[in-house]
Amino acid sequence: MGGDPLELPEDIRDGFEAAASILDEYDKFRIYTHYDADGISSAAVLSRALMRSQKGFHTSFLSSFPEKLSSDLPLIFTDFGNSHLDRLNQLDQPVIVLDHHNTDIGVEAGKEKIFINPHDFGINGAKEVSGGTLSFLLAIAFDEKNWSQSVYGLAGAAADKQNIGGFTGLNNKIVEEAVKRGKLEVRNRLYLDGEGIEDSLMKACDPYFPGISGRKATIKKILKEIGLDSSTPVNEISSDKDRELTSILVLSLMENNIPTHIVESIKGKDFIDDENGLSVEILYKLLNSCARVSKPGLGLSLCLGDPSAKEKAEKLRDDYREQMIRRLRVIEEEGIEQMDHIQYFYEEKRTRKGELAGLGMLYILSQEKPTIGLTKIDDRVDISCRATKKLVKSGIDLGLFCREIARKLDGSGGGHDIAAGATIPLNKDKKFLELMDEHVGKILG
Ligand SMILES: [Mn+2]
Repeated sequence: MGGDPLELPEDIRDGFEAAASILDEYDKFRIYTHYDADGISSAAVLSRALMRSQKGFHTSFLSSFPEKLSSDLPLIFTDFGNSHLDRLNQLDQPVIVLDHHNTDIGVEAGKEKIFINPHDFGINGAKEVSGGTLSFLLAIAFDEKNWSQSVYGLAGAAADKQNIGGFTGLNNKIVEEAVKRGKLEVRNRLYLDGEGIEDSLMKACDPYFPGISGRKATIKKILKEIGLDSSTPVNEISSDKDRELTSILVLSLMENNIPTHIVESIKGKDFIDDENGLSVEILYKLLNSCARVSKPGLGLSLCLGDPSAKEKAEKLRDDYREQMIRRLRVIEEEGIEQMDHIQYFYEEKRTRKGELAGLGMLYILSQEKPTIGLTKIDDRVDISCRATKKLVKSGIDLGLFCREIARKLDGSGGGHDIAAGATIPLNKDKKFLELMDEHVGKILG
């Protein structure tokens, strides 16, 4: 395999070689993968690799470990499985597990059992390699021709937020080698996409530009001033005009006191597959759109080259962006409720409030207070909390606060320091907000 340029630790390379010989030896496989975008990306890479070699496979997308496993085919688990190695080790058939989640396993793999967890080899699975890129490493160990699948693997890594500030570690080595082999082309671009620049700005919700996103008249005016035709594709904007447009967009964020590292993240490298024009940025957002509405199969079909699947995924992405833009504009124009140390809003749709709180926190709202989104559902209130890196640095730990407060209110909660959530009984939402305000206040003073 192209192992050397990737500088893989020898023992993990042995693992991929052993897994590749299982792919060689058998003709049909059962793939179980996580139902999120990285899981789709993992399945895409392996499906494409197996199809090229005329091998059969059957794929299932799962949110939790299956109750019943296929009884005879070799099993491949991607982007999950690490918590169940004991059970998998006892099966008769070959099992390959490619999972980057850090689970302390300590299971010695038995005959024809290959468990590849990057953390076991000193590789940071949270930042440097994902289910998609692990699957890609297996694909190239199986057949070097699979270097052409790199865009699919890297889309998974990007979906797992491993491209924030640029790919690092193993992901980055894959990028560099794929570029060297002529499989990917690097382009520096604004992270916008749509039919043309006007459409892209109309739908720009991540990044979101205060005062600009979703406002047709303003966008037309800006484009006219710069002398840009509204239908110009984003990647065909000349570098002069790109610079002018970028500075206007940057200004809209600076005026809202958005921190520099966020402002800088509106533009960056994208990696384009020369064969089909798909890019890592565009592909991972399409896969996220499919996963968001529980249609991972659609994402897989799109990766397998089905043009109608691509159109459907684009439609899902655009519908979602329109919804988000509508809500973000309201948040921007009307503001949200303020307490001394937190800010909050109520949202009707449960699945959107976390993302709204996240995008609001990033691009619109006061950076000095954590943002809380609440949704009432039946007999409970679902809550999402988002902070900034700076708030976390000053000692805010939303995961801990959510756990403690929810427990006090007969609910449950937890998560990360910067993003967390809770579910509490109905009518305890005001109390939750008071306690959260108090917790945050104790830290920020
Ligand atoms: Mn993953």
